Amino acid sequence: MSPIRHVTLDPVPRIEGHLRVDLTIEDGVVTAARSSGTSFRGLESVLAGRDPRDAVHLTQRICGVCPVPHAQAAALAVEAIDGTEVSAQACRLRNIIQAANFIESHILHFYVLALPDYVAGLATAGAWPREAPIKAWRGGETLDGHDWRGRALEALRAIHACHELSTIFGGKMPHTVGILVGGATARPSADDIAAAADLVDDIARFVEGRFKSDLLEVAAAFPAYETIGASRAGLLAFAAFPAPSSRGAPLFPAGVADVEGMTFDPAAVTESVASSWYAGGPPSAPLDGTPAPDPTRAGAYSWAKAPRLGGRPFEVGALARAVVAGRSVAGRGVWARFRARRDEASLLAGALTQWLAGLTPDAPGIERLAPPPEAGEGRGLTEAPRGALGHWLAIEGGVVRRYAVISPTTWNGSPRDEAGVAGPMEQALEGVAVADTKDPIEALRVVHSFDPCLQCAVH
Ligand code: NFE
Repeated sequence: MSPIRHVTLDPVPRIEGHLRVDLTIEDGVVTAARSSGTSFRGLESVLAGRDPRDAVHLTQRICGVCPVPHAQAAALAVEAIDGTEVSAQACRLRNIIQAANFIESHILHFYVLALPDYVAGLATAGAWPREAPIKAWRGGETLDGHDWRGRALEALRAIHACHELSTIFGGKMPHTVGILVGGATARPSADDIAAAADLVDDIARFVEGRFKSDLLEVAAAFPAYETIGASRAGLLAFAAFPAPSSRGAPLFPAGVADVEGMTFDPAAVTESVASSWYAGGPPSAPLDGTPAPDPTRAGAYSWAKAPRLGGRPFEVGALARAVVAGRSVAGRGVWARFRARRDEASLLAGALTQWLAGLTPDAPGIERLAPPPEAGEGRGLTEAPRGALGHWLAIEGGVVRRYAVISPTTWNGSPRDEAGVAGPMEQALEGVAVADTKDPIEALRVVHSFDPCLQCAVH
């Protein structure tokens, strides 16, 4: 009989929100994993009865790390009902605020959330060590002789520059006031645009220099993670960063990949509650589900639901976006996810320069505030740093009747569905070799490669 161990990570450190991961380990290899969102939020029910235009602000309170995509998804969902198209100026302003949020989140993920898995000493409580490190976690893999603390502080300056860029056009961060239904709030001056361009130069320099070389160095020291951590799920991306001209294509296209014979149909999105603490029956469309919490549901183990497209789980995120867009991507393991984030930050820095150059100084991001639609159903699909984000709403009598959010970590951190099919992160953990069950760092590295945010997942 092979020794079977049950190992629980609860709470998983250095993520947003509360995640528990249960691992079954047989002969030193993970044979099953369960991903659990351990808190209930209920933001969707808070929206009921409100002015639909407030969703832009209320849904941003789901998360302080990716608030901008929630604002964008909420605005798109309301605008979809009466076909509102925002001006080219508003489109560029929104794209700039959203892109700054993406780059900031990708830098934060690598240096603050994930790097301590690979560089000893960075994770110590209190001040980071003066001479950071030293020696990687275990196994003779070393990252000697570099001032990793200094590098991480440089990253914090780049993160600050991203926030500053957002605030020029969005007033504040987190939780932008720069996006509203029908447009954007800023009327940027020539000085604003010039200041933003300087910040983009600083950010691009960091992304092309330090960020790129640090990631290469860490990945080269841990080559096994090129293959460790691949999931069997297909890849899904929604369209994001629309072209300022309605005839242009979005910077990030929608689509599915790694699944044969399937095309992207947003109407095929369903949510299952088979393993979630909610009352409800079979999988249903986002606006048809019953969100009533049921913490006694038999067999349930997560406050996150299980989203499916055409009945299948999908991995979302920068890796999915890159593959769906046809960019060259090596592998599907841990480092493929990291490289896709870094490469995407580079791509977005280039796009930022173009969107800034296209802004008209002193032109408003909105001409007129329109009343909300009286009735209808709308869908707002975009991308957040961690992947595909959708908001669905139904309006009756000028107020929200029903609101549904499916966020990236709901896809990636999904529990099992009624067929027992595991979510992408659960799949990625299967087969991971764990050398010491008291210190399952290998599993933590795989979990961190998804950059989970459970605040978003359970919203
Ligand atoms: Ni709370 Fe988020 C992103 C969204 S993840 S960080 O990126 O939406 O589910």
